[in-house]
Amino acid sequence: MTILVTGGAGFIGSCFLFHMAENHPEYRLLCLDKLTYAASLKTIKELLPKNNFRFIREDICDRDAVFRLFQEEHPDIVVHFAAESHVDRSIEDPAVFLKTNILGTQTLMDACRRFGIQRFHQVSTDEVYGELPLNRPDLLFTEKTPLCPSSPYSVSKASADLLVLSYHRTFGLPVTVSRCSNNYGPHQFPEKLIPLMIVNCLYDLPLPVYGDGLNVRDWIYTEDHCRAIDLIIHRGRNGEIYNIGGRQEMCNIDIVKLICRELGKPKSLITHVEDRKGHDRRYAVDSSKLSGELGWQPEVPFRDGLKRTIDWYLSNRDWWEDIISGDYRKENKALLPG
Ligand code: NAD
Ligand code: TDX
Repeated sequence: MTILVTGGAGFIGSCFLFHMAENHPEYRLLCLDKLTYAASLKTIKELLPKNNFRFIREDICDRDAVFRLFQEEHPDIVVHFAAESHVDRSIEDPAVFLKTNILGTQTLMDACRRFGIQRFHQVSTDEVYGELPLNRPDLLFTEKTPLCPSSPYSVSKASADLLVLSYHRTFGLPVTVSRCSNNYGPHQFPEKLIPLMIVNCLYDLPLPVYGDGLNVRDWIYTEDHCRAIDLIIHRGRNGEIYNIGGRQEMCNIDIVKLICRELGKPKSLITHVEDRKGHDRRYAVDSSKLSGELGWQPEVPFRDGLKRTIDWYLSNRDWWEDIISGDYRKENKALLPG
């Protein structure tokens, strides 16, 4: 079995590669990644020398490169993580989000049609459903919730999801889509809430909380997400969407306070700043379809996962200090195979 993982040098894709290498050591793993600003090749350094692993630095929008790879490797399954993933950047400059997240997905699916595939799996987000009100804790996103994305990022993901489903219906491409809540864990780029707050705490810098800080996200430890994808690509039903959620709702300000407490830093570092434009109030995911059909449950409670994450950032300063200094770009070049 050959699995092509796009975006495998990023936060969740790298966790998935390690998960697959450990749980399916007989599989051949291919990682196709452009190495954008969001990728550090150091994250997957241990996989690079393995015989059944290949890293390919290419852009998923490059049709010739993608088709060449399919011709050489004939992957059985594609697990598609590669994307521009940061909401704030999509508000600053939407164009690359639409290109990578929509057209890049199309390029991959066209290659799947041309060369054949057992399964194309689209890794998507709960953000495609839009927001839930804070005063209705009974409401959760189900797979039937209408799409109502708010940001250019979530619009690009919703568009890609619809395109994937259209290739299933129109061309019979075997696909699945998963929509997951907010991930946290090791190797997350320090622009996202949790790693940014950890790093700023360690430098005694202000902790910028958008607006009133009462926005709620449903948090999931990365490894729990990756176990769910492993189940879906093997046993999920063709053409289906599966929600994946941690069932651990937290508001931003409480998370930032927890991080301060764990690191022994004063809450006076917390600084309320201008709110994100179009900021979604609350996300919460109903994963009962996935639990019922495939027996998946999240295993890492938020407090444990947050502690593990903080410990990881404390013991791996070189990983994020190289990102902050910009040295990781040089290291990416040095680590590139060939
Ligand atoms: P990330 O930004 O950490 O990693 C993205 C990876 O994709 C990087 O390695 C980058 O180099 C690569 N990439 C970007 N553009 C590319 C291109 N044109 N060609 C090839 N590679 C390219 O993102 P992440 O947080 O790991 O998210 C991975 C996927 O999971 C995304 O599709 C995202 O929408 C989805 N998702 C993320 C979360 C979350 O909380 N982070 C939650 C639900 C879904
Ligand atoms: O400095 C900050 N201050 C702040 O208050 C940052 C970076 C974020 N926030 C808030 C905004 C959100 O309410 O924290 C919350 C989480 O923000 P992000 O970490 O940027 O995540 P979010 O916007 O929720 O999107 C994430 O989860 C869904 C991922 O980045 C997406 O890729 C994924 O699809």
